[in-house]
Amino acid sequence: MYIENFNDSFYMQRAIELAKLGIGHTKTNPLVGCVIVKDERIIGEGAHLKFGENHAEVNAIEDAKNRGEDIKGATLYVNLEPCSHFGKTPPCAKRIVKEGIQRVVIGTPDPFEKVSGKGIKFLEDSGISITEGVCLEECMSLNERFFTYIKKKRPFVVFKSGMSLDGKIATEKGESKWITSEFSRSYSHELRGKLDAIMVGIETVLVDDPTLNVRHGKYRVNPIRIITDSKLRIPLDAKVLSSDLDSIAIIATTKNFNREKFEKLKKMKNVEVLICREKNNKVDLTDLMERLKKFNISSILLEGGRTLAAEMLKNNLVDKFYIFMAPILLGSKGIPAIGDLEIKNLKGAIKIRDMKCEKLFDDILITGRCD
Ligand code: AOF
Ligand code: ZN
Repeated sequence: MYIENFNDSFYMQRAIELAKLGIGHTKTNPLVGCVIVKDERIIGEGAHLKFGENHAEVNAIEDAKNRGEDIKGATLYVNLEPCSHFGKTPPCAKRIVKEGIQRVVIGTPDPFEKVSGKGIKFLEDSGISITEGVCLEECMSLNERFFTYIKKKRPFVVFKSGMSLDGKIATEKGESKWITSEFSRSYSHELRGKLDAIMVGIETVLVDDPTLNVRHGKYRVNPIRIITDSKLRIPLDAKVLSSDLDSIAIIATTKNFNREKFEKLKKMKNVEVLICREKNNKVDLTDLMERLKKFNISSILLEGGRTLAAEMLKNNLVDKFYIFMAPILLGSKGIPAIGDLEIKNLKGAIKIRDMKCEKLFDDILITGRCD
């Protein structure tokens, strides 16, 4: 068992910081940072900055070389097991051995089947000393998106909602601006820039006409917009179809679509229409998740509305939630955040684990997992 060592944790924390430089750019790849240390001095740093480009270890090795440092005998810190396969880039484990690195400190194993334990075995077989599990919890949480994507073979789905203390997102007449505070809204907005895609149901588009772009926060990559719309009711001038955003809009529909609208949408720039299987007159969401694979989407922010949220939950397609709760009550006529889950008894309730609570000025943020 690994006993936490202060120096190891310190350098791993730095690797985690570097890994975050890739947020919004690594698509289906993990966030990975790497630090090379010799004689208690950092001699090289790197991160996996963009999908398809160098892995973190290679960037750190190159950095050390550019600084004129001698890597032989150094220790390498990386939050994810070094890869052992030829993918878009050559195997990092091989490069580590070639450079004469003596010790490798790893946060988490890589569940990707082409790597999964083989990177560590290759290093060990080459005589490199390995320490695993350093800052394990933080390294797991850094790549929760990647781990879910690999293990479940579908995107990591985060449900986000701002509601009153009694779970309502609007008054009876649909007035919803604003329930939560400005601070909560900009905090939740930041999530958009961190995830690959943002998903809403057609009702939300018809009622709110949202743009679904990133306007605040430090991550400024616009997510792919996904709209479930079984009959193609979407207006052609909906803001969500705006072509001046640098990402595409995907409309998930069924064979019951409006043919004329389909032809028009097909001609629009940055718009893709996916014809999915149908389930109870709606888009079969499990099928949609499957079809999204070709767009390299590893994470989705589910923003509304209540029917789509309920369908996603019923199909076990939600992994994590962020609930922003405001100190107001709207009563039983208010519109609930989540639609009918068809739960008949308590035993059938959806169970939440790892629930955490944080105060955001007057509001509270509750996070949890339902996988
Ligand atoms: C590492 N270091 O920085 C990253 C790793 O298609 P490729 O070649 O980019 O390989 C992608 C896979 O490599 C990805 O699924 C994950 O298993 C691993 N990512 N490994 O040693 C890195 N980004
Ligand atoms: Zn690699």
